[in-house]
Amino acid sequence: MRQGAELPAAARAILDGDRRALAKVISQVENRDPAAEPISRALFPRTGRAPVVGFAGPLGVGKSSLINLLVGRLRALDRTVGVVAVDPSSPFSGGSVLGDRIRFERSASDTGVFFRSMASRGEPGGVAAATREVARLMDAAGFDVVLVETVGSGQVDLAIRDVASTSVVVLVPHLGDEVQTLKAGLFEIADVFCVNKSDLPGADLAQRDLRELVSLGVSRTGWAPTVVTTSTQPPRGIEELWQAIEAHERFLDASGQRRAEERRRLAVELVERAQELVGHDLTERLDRDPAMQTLLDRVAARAVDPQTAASRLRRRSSARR
Ligand SMILES: Nc1nc2c(ncn2[C@@H]2O[C@H](COP(=O)(O)OP(=O)(O)OP(=O)(O)O)[C@@H](O)[C@H]2O)c(=O)[nH]1
Ligand SMILES: [Mg+2]
Repeated sequence: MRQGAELPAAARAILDGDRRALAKVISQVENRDPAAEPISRALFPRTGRAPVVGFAGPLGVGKSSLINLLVGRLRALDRTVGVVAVDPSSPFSGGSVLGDRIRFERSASDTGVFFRSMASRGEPGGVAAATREVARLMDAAGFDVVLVETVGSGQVDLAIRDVASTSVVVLVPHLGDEVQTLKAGLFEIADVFCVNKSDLPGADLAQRDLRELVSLGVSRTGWAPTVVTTSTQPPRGIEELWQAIEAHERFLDASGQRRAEERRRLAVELVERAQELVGHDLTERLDRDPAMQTLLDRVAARAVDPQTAASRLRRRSSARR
């Protein structure tokens, strides 16, 4: 039986490929409008199908340029693509920025591509949650592949692992600083390393350094991260980049890791969401409950330490349920 009849109108419109409906619900998600909740809920069973490929890496390494070329490549293969860019300076935000930096050659009438940029305001966790939700909406809308670009800040970069099925870490030649970043955690999340700007000197050396680093590490899932070299000016290595991404996607299926990783990501999401709910709840109780106000007074008077008070707050909160 087709479930269409019970779906909210906006959810049905998204499933039917209505791009305006998609754009509207994405905005609601971005603004944390509760109106998006029933739609996300209704669409959830229709998601989990499209590969979500995340692009992380320091500022200005060419993430947007690479995504732009990959979109072209995927369209040539007749694959439809949704793109989420979490970056205030992203060319995907359109307008003048786009003209200055990266030009899109595809016509605006191509309904096989959907670009959406999101402001990176708020906490990194919130950005990751919204990105995950938007990627899911694009998946439900039927896009074959979803590409996600993150801002070049450490924390959000790491969160991509909890959103994407394949994470690409983009770097540039002269890895001095970047190697430090790797040590700080990027190395853990990379399924594919992409050394971009290979038109600049030092790309071969950078690739060799990375290969050496990769060979030293033991990956969590049994996948040895691939190292590819690309340039967007002129385009070079884009096909290899896509093949590396696809190889990792195939590995996920062949090894059974896709399910395990999906489960891990959902566990992270569940805990994040529960933390948010519990946090709201506790804040409210602390505000309203006179006994809790007294407890807070005692903390302020240094009679009770915050850790002890926190466990009392939590106990009282769960006792009342
Ligand atoms: N020489 C050279 N320049 C490149 C290459 N790819 C991108 N650039 C330039 O690098 C700059 C940054 O490119 P973007 O694609 O905006 O990089 P980004 O990683 O998305 O940047 P942020 O989103 O701001 O972190 C632009 O001026 C690009 O033209 C490349 O392969 N070679
Ligand atoms: Mg960018």
